[in-house]
Amino acid sequence: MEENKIEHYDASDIQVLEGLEAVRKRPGMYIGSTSEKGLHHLVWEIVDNAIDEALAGYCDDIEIIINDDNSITVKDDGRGIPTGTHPKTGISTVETVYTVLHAGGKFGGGGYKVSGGLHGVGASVVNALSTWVEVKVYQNSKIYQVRFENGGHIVQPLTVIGECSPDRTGTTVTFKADPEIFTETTVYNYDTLKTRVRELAFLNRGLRIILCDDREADKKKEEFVYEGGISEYVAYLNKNKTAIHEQIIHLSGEEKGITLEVALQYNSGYSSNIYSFTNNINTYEGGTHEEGVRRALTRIINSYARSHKFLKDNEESLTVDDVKEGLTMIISCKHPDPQFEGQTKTKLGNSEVRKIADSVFSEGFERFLLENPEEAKIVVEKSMTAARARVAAKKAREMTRRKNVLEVSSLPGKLADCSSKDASECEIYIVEGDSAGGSAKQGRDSRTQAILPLRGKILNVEKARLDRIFSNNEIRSMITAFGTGIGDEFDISKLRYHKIIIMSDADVDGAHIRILLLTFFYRYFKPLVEGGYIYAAQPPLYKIDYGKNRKYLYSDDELADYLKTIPEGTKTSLQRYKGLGEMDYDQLWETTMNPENRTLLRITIDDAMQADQVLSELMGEEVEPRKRYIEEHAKDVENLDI
Ligand code: 28F
Repeated sequence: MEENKIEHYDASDIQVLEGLEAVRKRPGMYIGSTSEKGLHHLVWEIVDNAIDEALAGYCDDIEIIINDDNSITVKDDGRGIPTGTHPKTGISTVETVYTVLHAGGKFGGGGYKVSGGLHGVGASVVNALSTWVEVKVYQNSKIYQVRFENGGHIVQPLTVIGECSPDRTGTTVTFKADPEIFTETTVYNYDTLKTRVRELAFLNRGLRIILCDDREADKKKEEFVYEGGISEYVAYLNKNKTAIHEQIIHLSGEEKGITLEVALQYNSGYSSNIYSFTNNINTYEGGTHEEGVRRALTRIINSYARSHKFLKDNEESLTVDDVKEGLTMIISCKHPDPQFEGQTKTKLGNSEVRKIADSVFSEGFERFLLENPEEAKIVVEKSMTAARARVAAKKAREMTRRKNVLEVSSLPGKLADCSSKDASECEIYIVEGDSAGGSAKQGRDSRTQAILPLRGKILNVEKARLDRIFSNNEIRSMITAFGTGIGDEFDISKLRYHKIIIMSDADVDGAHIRILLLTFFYRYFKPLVEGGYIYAAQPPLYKIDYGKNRKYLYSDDELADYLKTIPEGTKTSLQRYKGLGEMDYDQLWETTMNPENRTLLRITIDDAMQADQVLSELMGEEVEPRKRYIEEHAKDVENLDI
């Protein structure tokens, strides 16, 4: 195609280029990071514009394709970005949306973007961070196309490239992320896209989103559409649990232009799965919508329990923890001007929402309880059983608290503490098995490294209530060793180690221990996971000796690459480590504990959440999902050494 650069730059061109240049200079300011997470944010920026078109009522289908070269195509059947001249810029609206920063605000001042990937920084950021972008608009029975290259320069201005039927309208965008910006990777992860696509389909009832992977190795195509919206989301989250009432409770309302929609269902488990969203953004850190709903839930259940004589006047009221037990709930708030706060900007801060959420929820939930006395009885009784267990746990916890750290070491699996008292430099290794525990104690740096050996599997917290959890020795010694307390007494300032390192074997058992520990931390020490205090040690898989060289290798790929560097015919001896216990203490120190050359994997909230989901599938009451999960994943296990 003939290169026709823009010959002259007028003021608006310069403003455009400066805008996109600024994005390329500090991409992290616009998409959070240029890691794999940032790479996937580009997709959500484009998809959000299509979803806004769906929310406006003009688009029913969205298609997302990972092309063979890892470029991404997103299609919608909306009205098509306007191809007429934009009043302010003198170029077409579609060129404006893709070259002027923040021009993506769909309806200018009047309307508002209700969805927002990274809070709606707009398609122009994607353009700035791509080696090329091609936009096709189907409108007025014509197909228009504009092409940008090298961070947003128009190389082919908007031109008509064909005809289409008059009832065919929509926008198709294809972009290729710039490897100079995304230096970590420009390869998309299908499952990452799938998780968010499914969530978006749940959050936008009736919207159909098709996800395709067109890359040679793993071609696949899946469709997501949920007429039941967030009620189906609750059913999906409860699929491996035992619901204690048939009907999924759904309520919604609107006040002052703010809408709140809630779906909930109780299951027989003890943990609560509450996820909240604002304009489709996952508010992981909660906020005023969640606070309002939680306050209303507690108040309504208490007043129902008292007025129907479940709760005697002299009995203490149910707490929010009691009414949350076994609760799966989705809260979706739509707000014209959301204020996001918190460490990762995923906490809703608008104070007016608290009262609106409270009144919308309490009105709907109270009506449900009055109209469904059977369900009401089940819910109240579950909360009251939880209250009794809480009181029992408090007693059990008293025992834990009375044992100071030294006494804990008298418990089985004793804690070998470190001498430093400066938590910021201290680490605690949670080690699977006594023999590895022994080697770790011998090999460690006793000034800053504490060792807590665990005997065999820890309790599966998926099926255990708080009082049983407290009576489990392994769990009690961790709670006491960490020093923070647990649940509503948790105080992170009392944390005795700023690194909590899970060290388990590289085999299936070790993976199981890791999942159980991650689930325990996710459920009862979530701030430690969110704060990045939890790590997994990476022991070597292989030791290879040839001549006087010794090398430790941490994966099959690393071994394969290393073997290529050894001259043919050299005599080598290769050992595959089955477990930590096979290493003597100085090898364990050298390869896995010495801060100079160890590799630690920092656990993120997503890892822990994934573990929690996997655990519910693997360890929940239902047998079926466990069978399905193992069948589905058995092929992934290379060498299952039974
Ligand atoms: C694959 C990605 O980006 N779809 C979009 C529209 C439709 C309109 C629009 C978009 C800028 C300031 C209005 C059409 N007709 N999919 C998409 N579909 N943007 S982005 O307008 C953006 C203008 O104000 C649209 C009438 N009104 C709006």
